[in-house]
Amino acid sequence: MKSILDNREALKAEVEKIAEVAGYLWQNGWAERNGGNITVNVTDLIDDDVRSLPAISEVRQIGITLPALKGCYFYCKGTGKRMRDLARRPMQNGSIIRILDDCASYAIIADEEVMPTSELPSHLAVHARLVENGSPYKATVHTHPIELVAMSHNKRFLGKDVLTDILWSMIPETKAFCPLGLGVVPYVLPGSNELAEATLRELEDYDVVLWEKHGVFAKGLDVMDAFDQIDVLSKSAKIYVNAKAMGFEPEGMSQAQMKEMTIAFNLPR
Ligand code: 2HA
Ligand code: ZN
Repeated sequence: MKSILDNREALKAEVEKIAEVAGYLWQNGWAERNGGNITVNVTDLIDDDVRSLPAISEVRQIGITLPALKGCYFYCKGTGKRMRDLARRPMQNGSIIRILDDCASYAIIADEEVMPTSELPSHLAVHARLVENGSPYKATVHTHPIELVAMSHNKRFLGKDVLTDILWSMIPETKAFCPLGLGVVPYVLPGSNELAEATLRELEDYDVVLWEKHGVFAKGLDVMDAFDQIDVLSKSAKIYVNAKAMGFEPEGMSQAQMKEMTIAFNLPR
């Protein structure tokens, strides 16, 4: 079957990376059923031929107006689609959409009429903010990492940077590779505007935010970068959980050892 990815190496490589990450989400047990979402701004990889492609869907409303995204293109996971299926067939379980000139609607352009995720407005709102800020970040990922979600069930961990400090102290890499730490959004209804707004606010300060009793939302340079940051934080959470399962509270690196990391790796704090 013909695909928009044929003879478009850069776009193809990007979609293959999305499929690879979708496979990791599933393998990690973070993406039961249709859980999780991936949205990637692929505008830079779109050529004039693609720009002139006709829409293959009706015009659909986003639900919000996002002037920063005029004429942008996104790969979006399909609504109700499974990450494990997307891993094998990304263009049958997701699609490429074009944001139309009114900045309030979109149309699917390839490969099939796969309706984007129900969380499209919140993902696009984050992308619009990134574009407005001149950010090089192109990808957003939402998933359900087991240990991080488990930790979010304890109010003790939900104060500002409480979890960040615990996770950073489990293994030096976490502070080095997730130097902004983990933001927290108190529980609100999935898919709600409140969740989108709270997420936008936390993403001003963090690359990864934890949605209480639900999952994480990450932004990254590309989908692999967003995944890596979640993976690093999740690794720390696993170490914490393993120590607790062995019957003790893990000591954690000391404040002095963490400070030493900040200086040695030139970290923001
Ligand atoms: O899209 O995980 O929270 C499926 C979800 C929404
Ligand atoms: Zn979710």
